[in-house]
Amino acid sequence: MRRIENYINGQYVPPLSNEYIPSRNPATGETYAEVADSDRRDVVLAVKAAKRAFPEWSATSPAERADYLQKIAEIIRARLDDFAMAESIDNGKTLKRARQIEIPRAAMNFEFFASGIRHFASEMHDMPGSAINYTLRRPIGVAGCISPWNLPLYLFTWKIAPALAAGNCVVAKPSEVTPMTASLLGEVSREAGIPSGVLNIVHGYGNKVGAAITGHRDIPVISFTGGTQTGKEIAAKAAPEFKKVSLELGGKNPTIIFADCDYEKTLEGALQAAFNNQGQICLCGSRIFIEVPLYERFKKDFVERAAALRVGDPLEEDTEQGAIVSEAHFNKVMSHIQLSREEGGTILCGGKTVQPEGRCSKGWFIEPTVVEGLSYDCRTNQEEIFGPVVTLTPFENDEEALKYVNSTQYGLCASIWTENIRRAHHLAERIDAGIIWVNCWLLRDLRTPFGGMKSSGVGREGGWEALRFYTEQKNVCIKL
Ligand code: TXE
Repeated sequence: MRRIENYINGQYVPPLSNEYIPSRNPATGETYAEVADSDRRDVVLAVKAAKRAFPEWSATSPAERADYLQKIAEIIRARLDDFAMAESIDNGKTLKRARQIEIPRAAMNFEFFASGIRHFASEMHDMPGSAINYTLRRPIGVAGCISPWNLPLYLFTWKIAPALAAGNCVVAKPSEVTPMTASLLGEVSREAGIPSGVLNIVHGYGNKVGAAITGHRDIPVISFTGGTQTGKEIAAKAAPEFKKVSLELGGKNPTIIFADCDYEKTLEGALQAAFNNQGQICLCGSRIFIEVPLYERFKKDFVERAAALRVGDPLEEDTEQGAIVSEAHFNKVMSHIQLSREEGGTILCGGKTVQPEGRCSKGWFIEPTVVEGLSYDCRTNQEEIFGPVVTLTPFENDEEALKYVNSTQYGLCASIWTENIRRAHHLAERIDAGIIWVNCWLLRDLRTPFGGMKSSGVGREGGWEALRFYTEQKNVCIKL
């Protein structure tokens, strides 16, 4: 059985507990590896290594660090097939998605911040005739990066790349549910020549390893993506220590469809937003609001397309929906489907588990599920399900749409589908969300601020925002 060990100070080492957690392939239900069940003691070792490496790493030039990051990106690209296969086995996502989107994006994260740090500059504020101010931006120290299971390497590297680029050392923890590609990143980092201790990867449960990272005195900056409840716990722990935190949390995102939309593009866009990665993306559009004149037509076509999505073996080229990440999450999604029935919803398609024939017969699969007939403020329409389950709700006018859209505790993203650009601008202004897409969904420019408002998080990732987050600033004022 393959063992996934910690990567500390440039070496793969077993956890001090010598305990392991089984890693299961959600598409087959089989245990295919075991991952280090680390605890506070392993985090302490990782932080020590990171602190030792910090003076030298933080003194390297941006150009040197950019070269290292570029090398990491090249190695990931060269090993694309290994990484994609590992991600699919670990997570249940389709191999196609891992190969075409997620692993290339992980490489791109390093390329992007390699380029970013070469161009990063600080500000100068001129007081004519009196003084000049300039701002120094320096790496902070040891950064803690904690990531979830839905886009494992993609989100892990989205945190690590800017932290390293800015000159910090890192202690990172991937989700215990999907540790495989994070573990491979240790090999890549070694091959790229990253000095020992600069990047450390500690595996294990959130309440042990994650909590030890957030509670460690020598980790002053924490970047987290995951559930809102976990984000609350991290924020509460970090606040009294005055740590810098960036929290990317859950969403319950609306897809708002007007009768004047470009119909075919909207149908396809709403489908992608609903079911991409089995609905397990924080940006998925799980509440679909449709203007009344278009409601029946959209409902019929959308349900037809959702029901036609091919669910099954993630390794097969024509599979569109892979497995749900774990048994626990599968049970959570199924209980939400049951709740939607109890709340009076009508299941228009899906609602059941899928048992593919052959090697995936014991995997965790759920049919793409579309529900209608629920009020906008019921639990199904307010709580994050994070699975292939969406609701359809008609609306009469812009004001009603806005009331529904802004009714949840979340504020991550929204997508608006209309050919009336004035209306789109007007709504974009009034929707409480950090990211608004008009006539598209998940179209990303890595320079733009990424993150949510309300219970969807604090802070923004991406572009200069990320490099600013991972640096401490100091203003120097010189009297002329
Ligand atoms: O996330 P957790 P889970 C949502 C989704 C899902 C729910 C819970 O609704 O059903 O969150 O998922 C680590 N201190 N999202 O339980 O627990 C944990 O080990 C420090 C939304 O998987 O938040 C993992 O590495 N760390 C989402 C990471 O936090 C802790 C993505 C995320 O796990 C910790 C995933 C603690 N006390 C789930 N407890 C998104 N918004 O992208 C756990 N962790």
